[in-house]
Amino acid sequence: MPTYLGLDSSTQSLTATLIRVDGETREIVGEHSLVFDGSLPHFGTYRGVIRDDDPAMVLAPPLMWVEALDQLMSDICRSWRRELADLAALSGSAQQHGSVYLNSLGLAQLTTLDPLKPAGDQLRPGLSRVLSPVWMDSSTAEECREIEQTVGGGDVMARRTGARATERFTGPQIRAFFKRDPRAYDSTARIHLVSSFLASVLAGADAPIDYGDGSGMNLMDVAARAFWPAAMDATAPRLAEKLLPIAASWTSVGTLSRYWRERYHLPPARVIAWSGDNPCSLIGTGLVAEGALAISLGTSDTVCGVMCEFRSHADGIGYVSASPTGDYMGTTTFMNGSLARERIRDNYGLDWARVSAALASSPPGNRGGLMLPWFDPEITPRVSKTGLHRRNLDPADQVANVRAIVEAQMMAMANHTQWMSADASLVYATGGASGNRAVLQVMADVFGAEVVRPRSGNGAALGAALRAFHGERLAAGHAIEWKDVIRGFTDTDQNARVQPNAEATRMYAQLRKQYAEFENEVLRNLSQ
Ligand code: XUL
Repeated sequence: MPTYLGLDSSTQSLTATLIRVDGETREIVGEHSLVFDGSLPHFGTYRGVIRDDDPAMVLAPPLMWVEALDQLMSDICRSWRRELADLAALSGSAQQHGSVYLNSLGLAQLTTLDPLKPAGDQLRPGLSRVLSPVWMDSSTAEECREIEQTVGGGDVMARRTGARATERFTGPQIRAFFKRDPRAYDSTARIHLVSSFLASVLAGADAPIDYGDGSGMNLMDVAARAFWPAAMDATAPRLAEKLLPIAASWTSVGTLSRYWRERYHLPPARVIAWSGDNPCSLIGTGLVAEGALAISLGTSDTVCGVMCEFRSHADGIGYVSASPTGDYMGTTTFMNGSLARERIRDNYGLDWARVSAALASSPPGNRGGLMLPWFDPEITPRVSKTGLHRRNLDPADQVANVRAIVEAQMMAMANHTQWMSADASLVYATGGASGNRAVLQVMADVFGAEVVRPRSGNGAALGAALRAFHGERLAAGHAIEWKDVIRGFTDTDQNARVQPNAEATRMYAQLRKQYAEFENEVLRNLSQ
């Protein structure tokens, strides 16, 4: 019975989800994860990244992602040997915006990896940049201004590429690389996203960027689903030569290369183009039509929704992508997600059980106590001066501070995503903290929406596996609708449905206004 593999290369870990599909049989065979810091300590990352003295610079070693792929393949080939013998196709999901820079040697090596030596060792001399900027990097404000000016302003940029020039997006990051290290830029033969780089490593080919992840570059004309020449020219010289044309998300980029087949005795399974983690999560949560939101509580907290028509965010903080389903999708990202929740938990010496108890024992609305948890430079709203701000909140009161961070995150998400779907009555919650019912209750009350949790823990890896299935069917000449792709996989966990409390929702409607005022006041002070 054919199996399909989905891989999710996120900020902190690599996860595999294997599914089996045959007629009405649809099941998840298993999930397996590897955490970068613990499994590959020689890269010296902390939570998957390397930070510079400048808090705006956040990088990661691309070879770590390659070594992780090798290690994970070795693990899953031992645990799922029989099922992987029937592997028909695989695809992947990767943290968005990050870029990988290959010289001409690296481009050649991708196609000739020797199965007897680790891929990471072979690719090392093929990189023209040892550390890749990732989505947490916010060091490119100057480049954003320059690019916007050249293309005719932020509104023009947002209408074409789905977002104003944004610090973490790949175009401004490429421009910063070109300005900071022009020789290394010159020696770059190919620029990949994390997604297209890992697809290339698997297929032993130069795989294209798909239009789901390509939308996060400030380089793609979202409606035309192709690179926009004006943005390319404004970003860096000879950029078009260093990028492959954008491809549809279901493009088949080849089959597993000799490296993977011989090293791990895998069949010549089809490799479908990888995409970004948010586009993949949308599919993995089953959100393939407009009217609901998906909230992922991960390293970043991210709110996504399907859009049938292109609608851009007035302030350009949230952005619009071409969705891998063929529609559009909106994404709004909050930097201070799980790391901020962990900071508060650790500051008060708590564990997750005591965090839940604190939420359960405190009243919705927190007696007016508010918090702005900007430990890292925040993406939504844009904040470069980090800091924790409190109003009506005693720093010594641990229960109130626990409630304050969860309410702050939910109110910020609800307030800043009105442009995507003002009246969503259903929210799909995924990611680590979605396992906490008390957190989901605050989410339901603040959004005034029913919150459900998909049965599979990792929406991005499942989404990638489902995209592998969809891409393989199309390549075999069998058109298949998205609702038939996700059927049987994205059912929600009936024990984890959380209903909003109408009284709490009315209270939060008022508190959200106070929260927005507090946020504006602090932003004004910070800009003085
Ligand atoms: C999306 C974003 C993050 C990363 C995290 O715009 O920056 O959600 O994709 O992996």
